[in-house]
Amino acid sequence: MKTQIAIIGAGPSGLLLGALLHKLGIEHIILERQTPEYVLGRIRAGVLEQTTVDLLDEAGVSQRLHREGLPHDGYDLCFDGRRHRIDLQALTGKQVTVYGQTEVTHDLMDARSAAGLNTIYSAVNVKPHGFDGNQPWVTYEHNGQTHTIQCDFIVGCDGYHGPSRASIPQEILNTYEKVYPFGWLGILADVPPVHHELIYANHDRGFALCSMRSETRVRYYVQCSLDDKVEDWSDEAFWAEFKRRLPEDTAAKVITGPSFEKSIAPLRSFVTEPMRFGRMFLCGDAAHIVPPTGAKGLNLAASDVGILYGALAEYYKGNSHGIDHYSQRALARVWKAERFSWWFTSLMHRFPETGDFGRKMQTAELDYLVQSEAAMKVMAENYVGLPF
Ligand code: RFL
Ligand code: PHB
Repeated sequence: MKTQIAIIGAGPSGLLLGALLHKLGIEHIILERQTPEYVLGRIRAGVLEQTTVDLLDEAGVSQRLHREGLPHDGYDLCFDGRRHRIDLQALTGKQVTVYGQTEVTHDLMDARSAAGLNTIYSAVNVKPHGFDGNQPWVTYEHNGQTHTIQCDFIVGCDGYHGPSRASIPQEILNTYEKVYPFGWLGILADVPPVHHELIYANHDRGFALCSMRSETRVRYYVQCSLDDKVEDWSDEAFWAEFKRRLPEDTAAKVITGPSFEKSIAPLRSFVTEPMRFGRMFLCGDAAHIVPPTGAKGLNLAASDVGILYGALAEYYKGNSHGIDHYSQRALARVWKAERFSWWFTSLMHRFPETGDFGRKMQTAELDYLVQSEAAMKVMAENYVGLPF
């Protein structure tokens, strides 16, 4: 088989890149290890920056998003039993859209099927080769047979554990990592949200987040220990802990109900440099991970794709400036989002090792933040997403 771009991974970055390349008339194939049902079953991000929505518009897959997505003009920060609104609209003139990663993926998959585009699901042993030369290729097994795809470029959209980054010789990779000493326990439940905007809560017992997927479905989180097992958290235990971490009047308004999804995610900051190796590019979680505080993971994946697809469009018109600068441009944005996610995580979570002094520093910073227009503006600018 032959194509222009071989994409490894059908998560949001691979599917979005495919949709945008299709608009440009650039041929591509996507190889995915899992089934479509498995990909859709992963519950992840929930907040889209305007630049992500713009890319979904450009890809022609945003009709449902505009119908069902919830535009949010702000969010609340809670600490010391108090709640303060960060008014994104007033501070930046921008908003964010609450629309789940599952829905984005669903819309991209539907558009792909409708356009008859080639996605090979349940592909086994996918491997990129020859990307240090001029004619790279990808091998994979499907239904017991080995196949080869020859291509101009390979794009690794295969997440943190995928084969793309793993096939790059270790000596040319620079990686930077921070692992946090806690996780997030998240639930989905079909009950109305406690508030029409998100609430990020800093509490002595640990962080809590009130998010949502719609006006009738909540996504709530509590900071938990890395030793916790999801089976040991009953719904009752979750609701009790969640409410304890909110101010009393907010907790009193929480409507509880049975959860239908419950999972624990570890928190990590991670960056690989560079994001291009010869004729292979890395996009999204294959190159970087952020802790979820601030909802940057999916949005960073989208901005990588936005930069790369523009560069590939230029390349096929005879100009390789864009692909030569892809890594540098993408990393400039990645590091700023890494910084914001690390800062917001550090500000909101309980770090047992920093003790009472650490708690006092967090409260002082939050107190300063909500009284300073300049500080709130810095936070809001980063939350709505930096330009690229
Ligand atoms: P993905 O979504 O991980 O997709 C990678 C795809 O590659 C496939 N793959 C392979 N395909 C072929 N051969 C192989 N050998 C392969 N190995 C892997 C995988 O099956 C998969 O389909 O990466 P992508 O597309 O870069 O998208 C990134 C986002 O998914 C990610 O940044 C966010 O979901 C991160 N994230 C969150 N981001 C937010 O903005 N807000 C959140 O609330 C949020 N919650 C989360 C998250 C990530 C989580 N992970 C990674 C465990 C919660 C969790 C639990
Ligand atoms: C979510 O809805 O899953 C979500 C929202 C905001 C975050 C992280 C996760 O900062």
